[in-house]
Amino acid sequence: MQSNKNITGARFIAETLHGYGVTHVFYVDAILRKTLVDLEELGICRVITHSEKAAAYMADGYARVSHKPGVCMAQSVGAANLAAGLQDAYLGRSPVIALTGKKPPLFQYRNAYQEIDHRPLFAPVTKYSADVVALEQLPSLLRQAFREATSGTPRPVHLDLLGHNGRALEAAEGMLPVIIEEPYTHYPPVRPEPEAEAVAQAARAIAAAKRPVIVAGGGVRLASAEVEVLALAEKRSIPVATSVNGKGTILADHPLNVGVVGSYSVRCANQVVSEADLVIYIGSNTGDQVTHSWRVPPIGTPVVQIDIDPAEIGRSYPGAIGVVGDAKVAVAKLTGALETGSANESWLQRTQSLVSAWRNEIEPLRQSDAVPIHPERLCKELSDSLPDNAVLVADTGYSAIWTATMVYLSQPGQTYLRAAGSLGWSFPASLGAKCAVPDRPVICFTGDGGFWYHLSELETARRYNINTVTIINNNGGLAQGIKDVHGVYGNRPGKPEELYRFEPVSFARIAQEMGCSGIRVEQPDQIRSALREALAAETPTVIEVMTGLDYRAPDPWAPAG
Ligand SMILES: Cc1ncc(C[n+]2csc(CCOP(=O)(O)OP(=O)(O)O)c2C)c(N)n1
Repeated sequence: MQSNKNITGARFIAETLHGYGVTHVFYVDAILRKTLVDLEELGICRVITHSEKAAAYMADGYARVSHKPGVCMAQSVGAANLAAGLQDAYLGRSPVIALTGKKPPLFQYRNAYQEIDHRPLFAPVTKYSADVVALEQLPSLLRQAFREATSGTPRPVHLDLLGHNGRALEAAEGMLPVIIEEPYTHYPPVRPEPEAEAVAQAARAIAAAKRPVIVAGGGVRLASAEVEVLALAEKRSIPVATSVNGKGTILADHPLNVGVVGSYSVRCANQVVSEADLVIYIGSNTGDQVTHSWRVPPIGTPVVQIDIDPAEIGRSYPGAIGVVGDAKVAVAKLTGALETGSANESWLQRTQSLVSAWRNEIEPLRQSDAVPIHPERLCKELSDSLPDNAVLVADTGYSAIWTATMVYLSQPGQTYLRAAGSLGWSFPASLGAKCAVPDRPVICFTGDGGFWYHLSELETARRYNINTVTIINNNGGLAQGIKDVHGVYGNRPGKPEELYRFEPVSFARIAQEMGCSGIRVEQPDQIRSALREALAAETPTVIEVMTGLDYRAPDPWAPAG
């Protein structure tokens, strides 16, 4: 699609974003105000947030659920905050396009008000960062931003626009071609095929393995390859573990599902991956979290890696067999290259007995009537109430562990998104996700520590009628670190609780004060009705569930030694 006419930079940016299918921009004033006027005319929602980090997280949540780039913006002094917010998108491989303003060259190197060098801020959190200093650069660089964000491993990109609020570019006029390159309006834009010999080599390794296991990562969701992964697993009866990010690739009660593996994990998944004689990573990095610091599986275990990025092959497990390509295409080819059959009946029995042992052990906690409420019970109630097409957005730390290990996803239409590590990410990210899929129920699961970060965005949710449900696991403090805090104190006198305890606060009342609904739940048997009420509400709703600060999430299992 192309049109070539004399227009302002503002109109050009607005028409390009519109043409690429962008429906929302997330930002803090004062950036691209002229463009925002044109965006309104084109029907694009302009979401003003209360901090740049929240804007970045919203764009990230939007991008992760919609398979389209999310756009966030900040003026010059806000750029550092915006960059901080891109860290999770970078780690979570999410295509966010960040637009910032930068003062013109004459202002540089002479104490420009409100400005530091933006380049070092964006370098580690983007795969592409460019200065746009002339109107004529806008067409090619804006298109390149979409191309870079969506292709290969999707990740954030950044354009630094002339003028601290971008006005210099948006006010100028020129013959600017509005060209929309359809493939880069979404990800993946293309699906590269793996080399036939690589597929054949991986197929031989899988056919020869006696105890294979698949580890499905977030790349499976990025490539929408869930059906293909399941087909591969079922053809050879291969058990499937997932990374936290890959949760949802296989349904909870599928006989091949062994659960989430790594540091935030269920014991049975770590046991299965440790006992495997071949681990097939699909769209998963092999970093410390998914491998529990390379102990699960131990280094030396034969590995197949299916990845879009050749630089990932063998990064942590030397000698890995690499199948480089789009996960959907590569897995389908691999499945086609394999005969139907079971690797080993006794292996399947072994993995299923490990799964049952784990599930039987935790079920009493998932059913517990104890007060304060056990997070395990909260997760069971959430599992049972989760709508078939829900998007569940989890914060980091215990919120990731509780949901990864204790929430059972039973429907293929359910999506699970998790913070790549930034505490506080989930609430703004869930708002961004809801903007992208307004017809789906979006539920955020966060601790109170995580929620405090972006509490102010309740007002944003109310203002734009972004009707999400936010479950706050309210234990009045930062639970994940408690064991370690007491460990470092040892027998020394002092006030360890100062390092993790908060004043009691009612988030339900705060939500109500901000025009949202707020429900406080103190009894386990109230959770279900609270969720029902929240899911039916026509306002953003907070459910604070009063849990206990003494409750510990499962520790990861590791093989002896
Ligand atoms: C930006 C950032 N700062 C600090 C941390 C370290 N951290 C991870 S979980 C956590 C505690 C979270 O507390 P809360 O959200 O209340 O959940 P709880 O552990 O109580 O369930 C902290 C401090 C982090 N992951 N990200």
